[in-house]
Amino acid sequence: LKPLAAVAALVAAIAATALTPVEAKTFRLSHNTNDSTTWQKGAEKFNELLKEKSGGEMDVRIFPMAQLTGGDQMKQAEMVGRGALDFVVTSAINVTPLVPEMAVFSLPYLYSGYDDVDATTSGEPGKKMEEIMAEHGIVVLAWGENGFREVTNNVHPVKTPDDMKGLKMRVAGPMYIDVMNALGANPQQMQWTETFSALQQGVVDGQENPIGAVIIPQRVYEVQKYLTTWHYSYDPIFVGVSEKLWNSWDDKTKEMVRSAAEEAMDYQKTITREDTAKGIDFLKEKGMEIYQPSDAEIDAFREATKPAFDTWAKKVGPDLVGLFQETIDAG
Ligand code: X2X
Repeated sequence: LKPLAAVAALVAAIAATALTPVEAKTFRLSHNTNDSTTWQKGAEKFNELLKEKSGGEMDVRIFPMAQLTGGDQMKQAEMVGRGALDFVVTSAINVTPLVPEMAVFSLPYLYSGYDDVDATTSGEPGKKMEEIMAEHGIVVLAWGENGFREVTNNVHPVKTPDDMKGLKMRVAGPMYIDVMNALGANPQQMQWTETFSALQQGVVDGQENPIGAVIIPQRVYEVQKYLTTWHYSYDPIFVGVSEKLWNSWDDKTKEMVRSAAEEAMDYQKTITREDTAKGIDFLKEKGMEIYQPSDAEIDAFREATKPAFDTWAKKVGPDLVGLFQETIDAG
């Protein structure tokens, strides 16, 4: 009878565990675009995967439009770093006030295409940036994509650097102020959440953002006439988690959260590239006039933005810029 009793006890124990309700833990995730972008879709995918992998024990509540920081897109990273916010999905340029090295990704004309980008985010440069971010209390779980930032405006087609002269441009971060100044434009830093109405009301003439991740889902084509595919700056996004929260987890949980973020960002990157590839035709249908500069015309923009590259390469640090450039050249 003894073994039977043992089995019965075990069965009872298992039944009891099964009946104990698991305490689901909901974390807060902030991002600074609206709820139709691929940033949002990446965040939703992360939530789905986290729920699935944790057997319902963990999930995230997504707050778009930087709601948790009163619309301040630069503040999100700082809050995560302090442990005041659990997760963030944001782009590199938004982190530069806290971590100037993050500007390396977006140096004008650092990258010539997706292969260059992928070589850095999946290689040594990506790891190095993760180390630097960790020093600020942010654990980068995976890299996704905002994309190559293209310029739009309402005044005239931009074909040469001269065409940028005098245009009132909304920009997201400090490095882009210097780039716009190098081109003779008239830049001002503005929250993304305020940009649509600023364009609509003519407070600014133009802005620059990636096609698939932002321009299309946030309907920038409704308030902008001209777009030039100058690919002047690449902007990655990432899923970051507060180091405090991260350190409260065991290795198994860490592994699970990281794999959910990686799968979510792989998905996000794929749909962003698909939407970007289809984007030109879509934008033409919507009435935008698109100018696609030749390689020689791109060289003129590269040349004109060189002073801003040099200024920011110094701020970022020559070793870090060198690491990125070597990785790109090796590819
Ligand atoms: O503010 C922008 O331009 C955006 C949405 O691309 C970023 O968050 C950098």
